[in-house]
Amino acid sequence: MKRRNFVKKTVLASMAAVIGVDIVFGKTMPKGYHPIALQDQDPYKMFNKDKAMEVLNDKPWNIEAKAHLLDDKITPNKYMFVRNNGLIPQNIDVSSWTLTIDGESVKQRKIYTLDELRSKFPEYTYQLTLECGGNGRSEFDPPAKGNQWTVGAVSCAEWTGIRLKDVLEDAGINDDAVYIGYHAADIHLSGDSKKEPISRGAPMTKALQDETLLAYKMNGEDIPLVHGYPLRLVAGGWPASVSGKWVNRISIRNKVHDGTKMTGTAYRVPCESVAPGEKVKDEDMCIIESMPVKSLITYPKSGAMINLGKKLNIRGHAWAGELEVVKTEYSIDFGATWNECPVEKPVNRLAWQHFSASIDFPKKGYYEIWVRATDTQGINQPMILPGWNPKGYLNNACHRIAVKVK
Ligand SMILES: Nc1nc2c(c(=O)[nH]1)N[C@H]1C(S)=C(S)[C@@H](COP(=O)(O)O)O[C@H]1N2
Ligand SMILES: [Mo]
Repeated sequence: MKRRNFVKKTVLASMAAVIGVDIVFGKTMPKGYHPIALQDQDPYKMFNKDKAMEVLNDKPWNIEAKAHLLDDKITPNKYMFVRNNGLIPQNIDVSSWTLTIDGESVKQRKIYTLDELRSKFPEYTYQLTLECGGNGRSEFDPPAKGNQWTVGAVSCAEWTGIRLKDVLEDAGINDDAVYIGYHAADIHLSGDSKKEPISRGAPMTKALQDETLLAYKMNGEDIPLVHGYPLRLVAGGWPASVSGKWVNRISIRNKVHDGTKMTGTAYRVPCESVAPGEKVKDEDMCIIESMPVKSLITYPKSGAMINLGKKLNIRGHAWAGELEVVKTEYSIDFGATWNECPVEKPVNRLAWQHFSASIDFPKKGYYEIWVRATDTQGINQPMILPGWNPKGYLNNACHRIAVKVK
């Protein structure tokens, strides 16, 4: 009889580490066997993401969409990108979850349960655009370290919750308040409970906007765990890193919040433009606030083919941080000439807008369709890469797709 091959001790140990407990009869587990508990570690299953999403990193989980997956007007969970700086909190007990409002500039430190928040303050629903500050990083040269996002680290879901301003006003804000900073339940990659993976914030003006929510629902349902269940700060139009997931404390600060990833090169860009590759001193870096004007062609998928004489219908979304998009245009000649195409008004402030066009091609051959949006201040997207910066933030270059006419 052939001897059975068993799993190596070291492999067993690493499996046990992922599962979280000892595998009792591990010694008799056949080589090459994949325990059921590990199959559950499939990110697509764990987070209910579409198989076409791209996993960029697994520790922490970072997953991005592709342009054509973002075709919906309201982004469903399955196409929503995931950006984690640490480990997802486990075993969340909503009945004991609390939100603390504290800080140097709070009148009175206050603690609310989720039930209190939901019953005490009026509920609002908004569609809010969340784009990672590093979306588009993969195009920078010299390359910037970090997740190599292409175009898919952006979403616009429908968020339901209460206004942060209602809660802050209930606790009481002192006159010297400058900034808010969030604290959350996720775990630092080192496992050190004294360290926070991320703790960012925003100036009081942003914190007190009507659309800045403490959300408990996304697209009409409980927020999925990976997107911040049970309570999330949502500050549309700003780098999505301001929108703290799993929030359990918000501090009203009398100075610019100095939490993890507020300083150094994190979510900051040179205040004045610099040459590619140049070293920039900390004091010459500025915090990213409103995101720049941008657009995305979500239909058709790049590489589409069409017969000569047929019109190609394209569509997509455009957004402009705190501002609105007032114009969208497309080009089929690498930006030499532009044709205006209709763009809808946003359903509410900070929601992305939708454009469409019907395009004629003069003859058979290869084309690229480029789209650019213009905001209320008359600023439009650059055709190629905008200013280089050490961490590769704010790439709002025109999105481009390839089309062949047969
Ligand atoms: N607590 C917590 N909040 C967080 C993060 C995080 O790692 N921990 N990542 C931030 C960053 S950098 C981004 S881009 C968005 C991503 O949100 P999403 O994963 O729901 O798409 O969440 C932000 N909020
Ligand atoms: Mo981000």
